[in-house]
Amino acid sequence: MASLKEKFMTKIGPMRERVQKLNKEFGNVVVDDVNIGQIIGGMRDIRSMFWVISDLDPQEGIRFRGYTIPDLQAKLPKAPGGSEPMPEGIFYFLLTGELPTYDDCVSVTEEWRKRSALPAHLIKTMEAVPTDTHPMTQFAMAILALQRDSKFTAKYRAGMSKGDYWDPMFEDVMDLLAKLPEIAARIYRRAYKGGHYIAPDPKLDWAANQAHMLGLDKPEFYDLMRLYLVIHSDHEGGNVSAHTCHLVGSALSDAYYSMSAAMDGLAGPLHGLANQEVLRWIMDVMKDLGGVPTKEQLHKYLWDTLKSGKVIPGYGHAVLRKTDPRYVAQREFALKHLPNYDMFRVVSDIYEVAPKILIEQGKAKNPWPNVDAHSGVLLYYYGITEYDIYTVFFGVSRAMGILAQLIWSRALGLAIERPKSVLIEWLEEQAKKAPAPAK
Ligand code: CMX
Repeated sequence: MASLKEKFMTKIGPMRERVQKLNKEFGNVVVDDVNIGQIIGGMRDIRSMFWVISDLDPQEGIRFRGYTIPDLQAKLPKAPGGSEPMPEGIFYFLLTGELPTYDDCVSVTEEWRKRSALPAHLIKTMEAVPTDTHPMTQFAMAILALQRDSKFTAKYRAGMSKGDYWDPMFEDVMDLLAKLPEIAARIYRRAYKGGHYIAPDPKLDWAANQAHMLGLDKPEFYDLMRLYLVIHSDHEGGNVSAHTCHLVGSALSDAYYSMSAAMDGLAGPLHGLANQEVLRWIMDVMKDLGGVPTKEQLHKYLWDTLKSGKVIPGYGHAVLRKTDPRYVAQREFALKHLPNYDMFRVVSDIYEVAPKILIEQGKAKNPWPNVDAHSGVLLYYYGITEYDIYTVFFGVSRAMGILAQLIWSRALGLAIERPKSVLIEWLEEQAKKAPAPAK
């Protein structure tokens, strides 16, 4: 059986050829127009990034190398006794484009286990941070602290040809992914469990080990972790965390710099932090309204949230225009394992009430829930009630997608990113030249 690295190597040549041919022969083909609204409005929908591993359709949601989430739930290998796909499988699949066998997944688990030990300098750094520092700050700092050991940076400094960049990048990515679950668990146990750490169990797969090190050894929770870590792994390239990783990496910054920066973006409340905001907001709802609210009470509460100038967390999306399939996958998990849980009932009731209100308000282009509307309630049910940690798990998962792409970006020799910014005078000049808008 070929190792993941050997398998990946066989994919590089053909892909390089496709990209080079396109660039050389069709580099001048125009594929998109850009208007002033897009330039001012966050570059929305401009097709200007090349991403190998996933694609987001506004109506259908994410496809990982052509496969939907239900496809992957059916096709990716499961751990013994588990019913959700192993994250090792999605990483293998994103990187190579080939569905792995169970043995392929086990070899990734084993590879990550071998690389998982946290160096003493990292532990020292992590122990020096005040425990009330937000977990995402601690997460980004821990990743950055590992940069000292980057193989890519060491090789670059020693002198390396461009065609070989992908190799030490692959090594850094594997080293980093191997360590993320223990880093996340240490942040959690230090902040909320008195610093009583739980050692990894070498017999467990990557996601089950994440659950184990958090202190939650329950097969059902192992499965939730597997599902969670698979579905958050990638959402094409333009979202803040993915784009940040790609942008920083394009300067040939190594995987640690790129990933740490990406986590700073994921920590924003309009992006990954929305998962903790959802939980915080639901708890406020239940506290203010004395338990599970009626739909009428929810209706008023949602309007009050909007009228106070806040967003409804977990709703809306820059690209999606329907219910996020990642929300649906989590809802199905909840229906199977915790159908009568009060907080899940609230989440379900919000799903019935919020879209109508957002449509009535008429601002949000997408009134439907995104991934973050559901993830917190599942973690809370199994005992992770300290919601400030939630975005860290999102980060552990997101690492697989954006770092798989980072390896590809170096394998394909993608250029440093440098879009052209423009001044208001230039925009006004363009506006003057345009035909008068129809009345
Ligand atoms: N509640 C209230 N207003 C919302 C809204 C929501 N959930 N979603 C969008 N809007 C508002 C926007 O704030 C914007 O208002 P202004 O015109 O006053 O600026 C207007 O509707 C138009 O926004 P849009 O084009 O529909 O959405 P954007 O692409 O600008 O933003 C997003 C997308 C996700 C930031 C936005 O929907 C939002 O703030 N949602 C709540 C936060 C959230 O759940 N984020 C997580 C997204 C998933 C992820 O990345 O993890």
